[in-house]
Amino acid sequence: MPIAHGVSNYFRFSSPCPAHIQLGDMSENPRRTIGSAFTDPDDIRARFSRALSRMYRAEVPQYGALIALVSEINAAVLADRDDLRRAMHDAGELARLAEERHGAIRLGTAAELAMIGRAFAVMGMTPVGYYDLAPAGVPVHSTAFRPVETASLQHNSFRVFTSLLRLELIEDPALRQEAAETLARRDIFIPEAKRLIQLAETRGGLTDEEADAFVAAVLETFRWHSEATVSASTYRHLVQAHRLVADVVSFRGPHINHLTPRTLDIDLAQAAMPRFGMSPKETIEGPPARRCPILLRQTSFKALQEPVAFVSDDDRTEGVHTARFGEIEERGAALTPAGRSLYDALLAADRDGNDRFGEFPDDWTTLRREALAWFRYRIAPNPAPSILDATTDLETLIAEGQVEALPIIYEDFLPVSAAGIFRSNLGSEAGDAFAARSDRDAFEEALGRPVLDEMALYEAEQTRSIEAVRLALTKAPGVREDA
Ligand code: OOG
Ligand code: NI
Repeated sequence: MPIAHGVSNYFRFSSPCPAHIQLGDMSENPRRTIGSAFTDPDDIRARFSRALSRMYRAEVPQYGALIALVSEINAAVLADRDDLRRAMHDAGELARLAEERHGAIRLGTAAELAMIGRAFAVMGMTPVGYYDLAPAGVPVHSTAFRPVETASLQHNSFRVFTSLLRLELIEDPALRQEAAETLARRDIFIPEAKRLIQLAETRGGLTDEEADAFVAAVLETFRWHSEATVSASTYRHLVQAHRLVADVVSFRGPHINHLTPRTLDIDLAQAAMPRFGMSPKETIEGPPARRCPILLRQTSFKALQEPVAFVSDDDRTEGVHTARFGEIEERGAALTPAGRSLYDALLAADRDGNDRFGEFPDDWTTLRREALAWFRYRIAPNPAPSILDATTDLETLIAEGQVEALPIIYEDFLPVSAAGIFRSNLGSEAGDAFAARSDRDAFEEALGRPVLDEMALYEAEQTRSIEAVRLALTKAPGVREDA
């Protein structure tokens, strides 16, 4: 396929867009302590995400086809763009291009959320953000467990969008009761997983061998079960309440419902899905294609109908369940609160049929000067000779070629997009908004800790980088003309 005309807007820059290139060569994680008896949590996470990917590809062959599609698109884009290939190589990103960026699970109880949070902590994953999906007609609230340090994200950025069912949103009290009792009977962790989580916490880490055992044990929680724990009639009632309720309540565990690799061109990948035997969701979620990518664009192939058996004391009925799919994502710059408000306003206009996304500035300089996106500043690799120093303002330093600003990649999720992904994979009925108020307190109480504020993380990253630039200029003021 001729790639040139379809090549993503990522690559239509006069100079290559830096948004997807992380700073420096991070192929070595600087946080790794040489000689430590314990395995780096970043390594445990990398092992876990690889094991999960292997398991999911074996369970859902169509997901393997999605991986094949993505590697074909990515290879074609890279073949077309030598500058991009080199930049990604230098940033240590090529080797990790094929690794999944996220997955998702849906949990049933507070205790399950607390324990999964402890398991993710062993892998260096922290809950970031609170997402309320009820206004979009999905009876869950969610967080993203993810690495937060830049070096950890670069080592392995795998995160898990983790939702907790809001049982109180089931209207029928008898069904609500039955769902609660069904959930109370299950334990989604095998004893070995709980033992190793406890061990990691009390001893402060896991040896290499224990880390492998931990990965294998926690993987069991994410496995598919083709036998439901409820009768066919209970399942029907749960589906009537909400398809998502049926998915959470009817099984022994919170099967991983999708994984998401990174594509270098989501528009091309979306268009290629049917050729690979996949039925894509109708639209790509998130902002439209732009010169300067922002936030997150994502799409998926629709969830598959899979055979399951509904089992009760005296009955076994064969049926089908729809839950599992494959997704792809393309990330751009993280937006400041002002940028995010503008995005949300334009998105709302879009839903009302007015395409106003053209109003969102589409060049990095404007995005920076208007403080719509977060940036990481650094001394330019080959600073121009200059008499500037630490007291000069940043814009002048940039204009003079002393300092560069690179957009910080958005590492989180978008509630409206997430709801779109949920919906197209639960069957296409829209689902009315739940009137319930969001309940972050209840979520954090279930989790046993507050979730981090993603904006604070991006802001801290930007501030740190500015301080580092100032410090560098204080120590070694710009190369002077007389030097
Ligand atoms: C999660 C859907 C949200 C995303 O990428 O926004 C999500 C789910 O279906 O459980 O994964
Ligand atoms: Ni997803």
